[in-house]
Amino acid sequence: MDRNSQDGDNEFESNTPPKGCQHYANLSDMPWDIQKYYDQRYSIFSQYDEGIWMTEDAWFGVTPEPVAKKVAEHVAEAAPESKAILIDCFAGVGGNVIAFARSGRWRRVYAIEKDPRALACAKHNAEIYGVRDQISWYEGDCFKILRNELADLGKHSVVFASPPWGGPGYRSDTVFDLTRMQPYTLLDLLKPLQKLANNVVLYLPRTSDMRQLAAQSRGSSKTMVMHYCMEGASKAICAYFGAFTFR
Ligand code: MGP
Repeated sequence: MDRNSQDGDNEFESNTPPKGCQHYANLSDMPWDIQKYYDQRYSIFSQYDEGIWMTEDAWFGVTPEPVAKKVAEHVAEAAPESKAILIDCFAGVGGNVIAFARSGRWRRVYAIEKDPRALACAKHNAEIYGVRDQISWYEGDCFKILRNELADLGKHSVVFASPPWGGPGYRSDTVFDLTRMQPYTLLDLLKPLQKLANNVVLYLPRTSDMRQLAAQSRGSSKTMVMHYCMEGASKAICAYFGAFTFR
């Protein structure tokens, strides 16, 4: 069931992660197949040692903090001033939504996440970064929640989506086919999100097929695509659909 859980949650009363959420204090505690990410823990969350919680999937899907911060700065600067709300459709363990809230640009930030374990991590992590109360939390399918609960906010909102890309295997394709992205293709995402809001930002593989993105530009409007890099290498791109003005 979809659930707005901004009030009354009690998981912050305990620092013990619930089932499916972990804070690994040692490499040897981690499952072997995700151990390679342990070295990246401080670039994922600089406050990792404060007790950041992760799900196992989050280790390869979360947006690293410097990238999330830069994306948040760009969205804040480039969105029309009239947009006062930011909706993050796939909040995961909170990498992006924490950065959006920390930017101070938005009257309210909304976070939607289907996986209750990831949502518990996101709330806990937002607490560590001091922004938990600036975010309204929704558990459930983002498309249903956008349609049934947040539709009225659309005209005031920028909608951000960092969807699953089908796992780390995305790297095996030289050019990533966005029509085959799983579980949501480019159009599965764009159509409902653009129905809700004119300003939509998608966080996608760095190898995404640019022709497929270009084909989605409306009329004469341009779609800005930005690479986000760390240590000289692209981590991912953001595609900005709608009226964004980059200085
Ligand atoms: P990566 O390619 O797995 O890592 O992810 P890296 O360190 O660039 O790989 P390597 O070639 O150096 O070994 C790069 C970035 O993509 C990560 O930091 C995440 O932000 C993002 N990312 C990766 N995956 C698999 C996903 C995903 O499924 N969804 C989303 N939204 N982001 C992802």
